[in-house]
Amino acid sequence: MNEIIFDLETGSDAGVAERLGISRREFLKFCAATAATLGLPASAEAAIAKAMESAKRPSVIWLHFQECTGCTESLLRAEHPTLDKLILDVISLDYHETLFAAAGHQVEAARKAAMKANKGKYVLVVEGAIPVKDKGIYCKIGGQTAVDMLKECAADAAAVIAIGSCASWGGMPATDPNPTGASSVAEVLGKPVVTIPGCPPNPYNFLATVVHFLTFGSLPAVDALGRPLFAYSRLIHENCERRAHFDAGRFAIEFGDEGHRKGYCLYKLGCKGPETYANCPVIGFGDVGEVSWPVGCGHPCIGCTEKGVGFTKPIHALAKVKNIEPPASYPGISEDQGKVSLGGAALLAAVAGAAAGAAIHVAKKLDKNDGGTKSEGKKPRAEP
Ligand code: FSX
Ligand code: SF4
Ligand code: F3S
Repeated sequence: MNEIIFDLETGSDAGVAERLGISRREFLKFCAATAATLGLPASAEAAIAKAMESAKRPSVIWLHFQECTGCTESLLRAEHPTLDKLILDVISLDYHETLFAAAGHQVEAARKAAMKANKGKYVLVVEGAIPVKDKGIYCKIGGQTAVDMLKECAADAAAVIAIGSCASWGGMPATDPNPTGASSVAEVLGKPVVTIPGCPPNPYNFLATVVHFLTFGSLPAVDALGRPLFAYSRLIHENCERRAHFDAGRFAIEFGDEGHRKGYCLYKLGCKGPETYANCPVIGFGDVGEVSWPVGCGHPCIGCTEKGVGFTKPIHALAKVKNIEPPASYPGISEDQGKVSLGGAALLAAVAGAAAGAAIHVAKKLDKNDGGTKSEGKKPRAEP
């Protein structure tokens, strides 16, 4: 990565913060937290700030197919920044059926105009599975099948992101017996795409992916299933706050029993954390606190991010324990002492035991950029 010189104190992004309706301090915290979430070095904080102040926002075409719109709903609840601010300042959302006030021919014309004006440069985001059975007749928009619309929009896109489990691998619409032939974006296009699975996916994983594209002109490193490594390289089981109970053999056996009320491990209620890769325990949902994720709220993980687990295995069937990695909260072999910068929060998170993706939590709690530290921590796996 080339070094990008940008003065965080006096940089010209003040206007961006103003337009976002947040303080300059909050804007820089967002940039730092995003850099940390992506597991990037401190210098990336400045690069992100600079990219976000750029006048040219990438055109985004957002398609909806077979789904519940939970992906969009989840994004609407992101707070750093909120989606309306994101739309206005970070991307140019040129087509989105749920959020557009207009309808019918007007929006279809807007989509085609945006695709023509930004040929080869726009980002295509796809939400929902694509039914391929019976020539795709089970999902049509403006008289066009989802299959045809996806192929048309993907042809000239600079990048394709499948958001949610439906678009990533079929998700709920593809549940057996899959009467409509619901398929993933990659299956229909016949080539791999970046996937952000989850039902719904965590909005920060999507935001961080988009900001990465905005800043570096490329999408982040992914695993064999197209999932960004910064978010999907570790099992939920490795970061779960109930993990000590699992290791000690303390389990909830029934909902509402003593073990359940005491916060014991949910493995025997069918928790799929031991075979599901995602950063849910460390990143949380809805910006309402650290236990705001399924297991934190007392429900077993159903493996919604994981093909072959979510919507495939019975919810209360026992999970296959994929590995016997110690929990990420166990200390590393050697750790350096020192102050921590916001940009270095990814390293701190790793040392503190959280996996890649945990850093955003750490960064949210830090409000001062005061020097750095070098530490050894667990790195994301190349792929699960
Ligand atoms: Fe719903 Fe999205 Fe689930 Fe699917 O999220 S939350 S059914 S992954 O495509 O709208
Ligand atoms: Fe947490 Fe589920 Fe693992 Fe238990 S089985 S420690 S509840 S992820
Ligand atoms: Fe889904 Fe499990 Fe996370 S159900 S939201 S992968 S905790």
